[in-house]
Amino acid sequence: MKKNITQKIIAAHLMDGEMIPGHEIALKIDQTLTQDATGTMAYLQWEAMDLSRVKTELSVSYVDHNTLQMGFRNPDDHRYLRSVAAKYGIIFSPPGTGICHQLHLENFAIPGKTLIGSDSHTPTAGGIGSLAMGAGGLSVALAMAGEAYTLTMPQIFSIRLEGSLQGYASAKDIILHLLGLLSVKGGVGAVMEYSGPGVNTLSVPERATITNMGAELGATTSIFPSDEQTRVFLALMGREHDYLPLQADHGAHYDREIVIDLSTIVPLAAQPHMPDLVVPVAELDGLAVDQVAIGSCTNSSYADLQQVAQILTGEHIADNTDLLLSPGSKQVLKMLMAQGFLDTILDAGGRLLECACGPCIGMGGSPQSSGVSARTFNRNFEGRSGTLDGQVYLVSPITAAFCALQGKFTNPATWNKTLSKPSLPPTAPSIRHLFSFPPEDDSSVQILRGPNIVPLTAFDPLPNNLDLPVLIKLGDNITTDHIMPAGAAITALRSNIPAISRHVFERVDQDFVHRADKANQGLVLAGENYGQGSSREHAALAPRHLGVRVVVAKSFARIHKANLINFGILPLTLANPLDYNILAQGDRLSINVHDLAPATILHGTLTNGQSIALQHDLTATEIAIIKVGGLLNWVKSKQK
Ligand code: MIC
Ligand code: SF4
Repeated sequence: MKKNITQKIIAAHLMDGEMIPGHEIALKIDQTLTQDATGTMAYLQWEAMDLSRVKTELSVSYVDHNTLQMGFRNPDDHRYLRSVAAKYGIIFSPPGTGICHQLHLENFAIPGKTLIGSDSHTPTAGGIGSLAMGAGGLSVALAMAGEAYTLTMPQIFSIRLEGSLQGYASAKDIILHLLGLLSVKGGVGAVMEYSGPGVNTLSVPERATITNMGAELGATTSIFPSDEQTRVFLALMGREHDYLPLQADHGAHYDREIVIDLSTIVPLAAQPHMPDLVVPVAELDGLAVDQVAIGSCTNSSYADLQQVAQILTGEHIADNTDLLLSPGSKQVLKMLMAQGFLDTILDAGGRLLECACGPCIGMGGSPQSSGVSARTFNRNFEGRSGTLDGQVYLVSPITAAFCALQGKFTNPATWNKTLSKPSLPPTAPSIRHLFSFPPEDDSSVQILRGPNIVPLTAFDPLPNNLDLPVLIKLGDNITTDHIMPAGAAITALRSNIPAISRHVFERVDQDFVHRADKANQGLVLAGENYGQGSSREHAALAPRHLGVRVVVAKSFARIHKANLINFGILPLTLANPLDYNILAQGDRLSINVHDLAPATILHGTLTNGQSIALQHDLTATEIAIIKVGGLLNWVKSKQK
């Protein structure tokens, strides 16, 4: 049978199931990555399972999110992560080395391999032809233990690229264009596989920008072929031996085809507060920009930053604007230094931040009150920048640099600068010596903890008879940033579930935690695409800690739904979406889950006797996991 790239990699890693869209499959996972903000929880869960060394080909623990050290919490987490890595055979990347996805692309990602990471932008490695997916920390911990990763076999969309980018259009604009076309839920249940003659025109860092932000489409992952561009990139990284050509068979089947003519793409911007509110930059002409932030795992490569430097050469940014720069890795920073580009950016008035996530997750660099911030990042959810009324626009590095120069959005037709194409540097210095590789003999390694690292408490099984108040009624596209906000203060509590739980839904409803405390148990009601965005399992774990047992929604985002199951929360959908209008906050719904089985319909009964049909697409194993109180209980029960 003719296969596309996704099918080839899945077939080579299939441990169980059939490659039929919608069916459950289990995959062997070759590589894992974690980052600190989700990693501490992943490793606490790993420890709770009493396991020895990791069984993957390669596992890396990066520290890039919580790098502000205002007090003991974050440095204690870093020390814990370093010691866990040494103990269990994991490579450790210290704070300041770079952003996990950029570092993984440069140093470890391999075409044809499977990778799961406790971060939703793990698909960045799809730019090099790796099948890379975001997952909850517990799923990553299990993959490290050698367990297969189960997921629903996705549909595979062909995104056929024709022509080549023209003028000031860049890779970021391609993915923004796709977001405008498909929306933040347009990729749910699908893999975006890139093909066509336009593919050759894009270098690996440009491809990685596109696969990175495929996460915002809700896609399972995105992937490019592995070809001459891939070989050139790997050779530059000193890893030509990792090169493996990978193409779809001629005539391979796809579930849907979308054709993009690259020559028609223009500079685009996603407006506040969703990545799919996309308009041409020309339409924003004249809008003053208070802050420009360049970096994040989407756009912090050398190829990106050298274009910024080209625009800023011999210039100074506008007085009303602040320019922040976070290079994706120390390798990128060293290459910018070697080419004199760092000087250019600093001389133009730019501020150099650490090689880390930084402002992307509200870890410093917040805009001023109601400030307009043009960012090369991937998410502009309300409040994520750390300023609740901040107005974040997502743009390419080229657009960002022109915003900084002019202090406002301007029509690209007036951008009068000749730019060379984004290029790879002539040479790339290796930074491999900056990683800590685990010792062969781990017997003397002690795991080091701090007072903010609180071991997990076990959750009880799901009772058969549930009588639950609707604790909150939410609309469509609720993100995990709404459920469990980011920002420096709250993210520092990621290793402490009792403490972080006090912040659940606080940006949406200040009274939620108080209501949940009073009710003891409850239900969350939501619209379409509930839980989109981050993979943070705290968005399931913390509500569960507060007594949330069921989420009823019109539909769910993939990773969040898996996290709900992992922590014993029952995800149900409304058989009739109009029933959403009947339910209100404060209503009580009684549901009997005794006979819950694959494809059964449950009935929720309101106090006035009205019945609401609730459906699900859970497998028998997922139901068993939820019933025993979550995946950790389930794994432990199997170990006995
Ligand atoms: C994000 O971009 O939202 C994050 C922060 O990287 C998250 C992970 C987290 O919440 O720690 C993600 O994308 O998964
Ligand atoms: Fe870090 Fe932002 Fe990328 Fe998330 S999206 S991994 S916070 S840079």
